[in-house]
Amino acid sequence: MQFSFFDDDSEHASQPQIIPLPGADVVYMPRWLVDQEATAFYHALASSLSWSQDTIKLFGKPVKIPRLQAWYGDLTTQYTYSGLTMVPKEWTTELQNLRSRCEKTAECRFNSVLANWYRHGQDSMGMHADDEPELGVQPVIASLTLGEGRPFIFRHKQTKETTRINLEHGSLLIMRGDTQRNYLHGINKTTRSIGGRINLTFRYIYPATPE
Ligand SMILES: O=C(O)CCC(=O)C(=O)O
Ligand SMILES: [Mn+2]
Repeated sequence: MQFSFFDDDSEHASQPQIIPLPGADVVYMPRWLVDQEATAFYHALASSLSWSQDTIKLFGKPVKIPRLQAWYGDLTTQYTYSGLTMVPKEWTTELQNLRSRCEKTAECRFNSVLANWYRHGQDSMGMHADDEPELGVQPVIASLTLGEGRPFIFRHKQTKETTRINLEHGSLLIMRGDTQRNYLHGINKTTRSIGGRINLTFRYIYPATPE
């Protein structure tokens, strides 16, 4: 699989690292955005996106998720996540900009993005796979980190083998192929006193097929 290593409008190159996970296809690109630009996007997205702390049902009980979220995309896309159907908001200028740059790097189209804001170390995301039918059989997910780096945990569904990758400020992680089929991933809480992290996961949602 080919990746474009150079951003059209900048001189810097991000050195892609292939993460050696059996049965997965994961590429990590540190400094995909230079620090200054990543910081500018962090502040712009923190103040411009329509953040909310959603409630999901866990064993039938409503529970507030431990992070803020916002969902943007083409208006034809809808996404059901832990029993919560999310209707996308219209793309903002910053999200459009990042979407087209992610499309160039990953060499595929994205029609939606889930934004997650981990405000501090107690915000987290439980282990899960992005394997909902509307994402297709081998989804490509481009995941951008802005702000505080956090360890990203991969756990093989059968062997339970666990791999940690520290996702740094300005980095892009691309998951594709059988990654979602074979692995769970998530972000643990930490008691360390740390700053906020905004994560954008660009996806392609296939339109719902009539029953
Ligand atoms: O914050 C992250 O890096 C993970 C986000 C994620 O897995 C998701 O949005 O599905
Ligand atoms: Mn995920």
